[in-house]
Formats: sequence, structure tokens, C-alpha cells
Amino acid sequence: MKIGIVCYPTFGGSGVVATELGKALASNGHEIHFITYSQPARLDFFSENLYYHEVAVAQYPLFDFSPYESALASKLVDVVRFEKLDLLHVHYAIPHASVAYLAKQILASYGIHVPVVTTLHGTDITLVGKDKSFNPVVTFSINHSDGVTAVSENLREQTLESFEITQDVRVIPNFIDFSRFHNKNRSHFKRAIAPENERIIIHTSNFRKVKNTQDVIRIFHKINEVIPSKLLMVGDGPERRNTEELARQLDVSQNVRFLGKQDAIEEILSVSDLFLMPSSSESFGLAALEAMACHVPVVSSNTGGLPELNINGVSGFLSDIGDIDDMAKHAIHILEDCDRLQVFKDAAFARAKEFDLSKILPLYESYYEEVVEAAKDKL
Ligand code: GMT
Repeated sequence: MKIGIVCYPTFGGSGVVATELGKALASNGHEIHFITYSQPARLDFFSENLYYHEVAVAQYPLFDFSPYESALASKLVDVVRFEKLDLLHVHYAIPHASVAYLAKQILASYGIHVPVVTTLHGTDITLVGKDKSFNPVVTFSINHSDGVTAVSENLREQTLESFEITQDVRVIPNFIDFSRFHNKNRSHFKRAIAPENERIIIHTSNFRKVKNTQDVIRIFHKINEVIPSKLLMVGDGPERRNTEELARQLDVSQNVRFLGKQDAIEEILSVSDLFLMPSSSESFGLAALEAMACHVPVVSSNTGGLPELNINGVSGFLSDIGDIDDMAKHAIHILEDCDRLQVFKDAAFARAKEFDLSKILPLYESYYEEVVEAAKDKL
């Protein structure tokens, strides 16, 4: 199949899922065309089946806001027409689903009918999409997509509750590529970070408010009172400054390292003993799945789709949002005993195996076929 993929090309989860999906589809023989405003962060290798089309937005003194949507729609029309695509798969509803709808209408005027699949990733529904200023457009473009997927059952339910949806929403969860994410022996790195063999705790995110990065510091502060430990904070974003400040106030900075954005996240996960994810909203929790694939158990909040990934008492623990004491208690329980820690590590890995790319990729492929066939019947 010839598939166009539209996504945010950043380190965010939706862009990562879109890029990894495109790479996997290309390896399976599909021709994949990424259409984005810059090269996706993880689109870092050459494959004969992968194409990248950059969306350039014209600047003009009249524009206070550059008309990205118009530029993207025009690019989609151009790529679909000249590359003869069979399907467009857009990730993150805003603005990609409505732009795809516009492109589809323009293409129809040329006698070209291309079905559109929209994947909902989380904040496009749970935070941004609910805003009155976007709601009618999000509702319309979901209802006028030829196929809609959500990354968890919880996100599907939230979509149906928050919008007047007349369309089926298929759940296809996030996935993990074990050829990249697996436990690597990095003992030299572990020794450098934890010279006294302290436990290594990790958090990775884009440091947005929903990630509750200050709670990570508060939880670590409690753990560190009982268990010799180090905390690695990976990523960057708006909350980083406040989070660093709190680490200083609580006098734990000597045991906390802010590593900034890192490409080889699997290397850092491989030396870690516990992943903290106290988010106030999380449709799936891809970062937690990446940790579990590297044998790292997860102490998380119980929000959104997290209970569908992290099995309470097995791959880690779930607590109410903001319940720092409970999260610290669970973390200490996992970390204080070597044998118990190993049991949790094995269980986290076993759970991650259920989201192996090889299991999830066929779900997308068969969904694409279903959508393309149904669209042909409608003509
Ligand atoms: O949460 C992020 O850091 C990025 C965000 C995004 O929209 O790119 O991730 C969302 O999509 C991921 C992939 O489907 C999910 O695993 C994340 O849980 C989800 N984030 C939220 O819902 C807050």
C-alpha cells in the first residue's frame, strides 16, 4: 500500500508512534510518505520505501500567524496526486484531521478519492480538543474521517463522552520495537552514575504540566530518605526550571541529574531500576512502555490508559494522581529487596512483550485494508 503519514515531527509520543509505525510499515514492503514541517525526530535512516515531504509555510508581512493548515492541505493534495497514495493516516486530531478532510475534498474535485485514518493520541482529546475554540472542528473531522483509532480503551471512552461522535473508534494501542528497546549491558555507565551501587530511578518526559515533574522530585525525596538512590530526569520542557528549583529546595540536587533531551534513551533505561510516571493525564504512557521493555518496573498514577498498561502489583504499581506518599511507599517496596526488584523487572518485561510491534503492526495493516475497501464501496 502507498500511505501518507502526517504527524508532529517532535519528540512527543504521537510523533514517535507515527514515525515508528511508518518505519515498520516500510520494512514490511509498504511505500511510506511522511508529510511534516520538519524531519521527524526518529526518521534517522535511509530505506528505499521511505519518503519525506517537507511542508514549507510562506511568510508574508500580513500574517500574524502563518497559515500552516493551508500549506499542509496543499502539500497533501500534491503528494496524493503525484505519488498516487492509497491512504492518508494522520496522527493527532488538531489540526491534522481537519486538514486531511480539506485535502480530501480538493482531491475529490480532481476525481481522486483517498480515505483518511485519524489516530487520536491523548491531549488532542483530553486537553486541547475539549476547548470550545476547537470542539466543533475536532468533532466534525473525527466524524468525517474514514477510520478513527485511539491508543487506549480509556481514550476511546473519553472521546465518546466529550464529543458527539457518530463514527466507530477502533482501539489500537501503542507498541514497542524490541530490536531497539531491550536491556543492554551498560555496567560502566551504571558505575559512573551510581558509584556506590545506589538504585537508579528514572523519569522521561517533555516536562509539560500534565507530567507532574515536581511530584517526581517529591517522590524521589521520600525514597532517598530510606534507600540510597539517584534520579535521572531525561527530557526538557516548560516545567524543567521549577522542577530543578524544587530539587534544590528539598536538598536532593546532589542525587538528581537533569540530562536534557536524549536520543539513546534505551541505553539510559538499561541501567535503571524504577520508572516514575505521576502524570495527571496519560492516554497510554508510551514512555512507561519503553521503560518496561528494558526491564524497568513502573510506579505511576492511575489516570487515563495507564491501568491498561501497568498492571498494579505486577509490572509496578498505580496510585491516585498526586498521592506522593503512596507512590513513594510502592517505590520503596519494589526497591528495598533485590529478589523482589528482580521479580518486578521480569514482570514489567513480560507485560511489555504484549505490546510488541509484531503484534500491533498487523492490527494497523488490516484496519487500513478494511477502511480502503469500505471507502471503495461508498463510491
Ligand atoms: O504526552 C506526551 O508527552 C506527548 C503526547 C503527544 O501527544 O505526542 O503523547 C500522547 O501520545 C502518546 C502516544 O500515543 C501516548 O503514549 C501518551 O500517553 C499521550 N500523552 C498524554 O495523553 C498526555
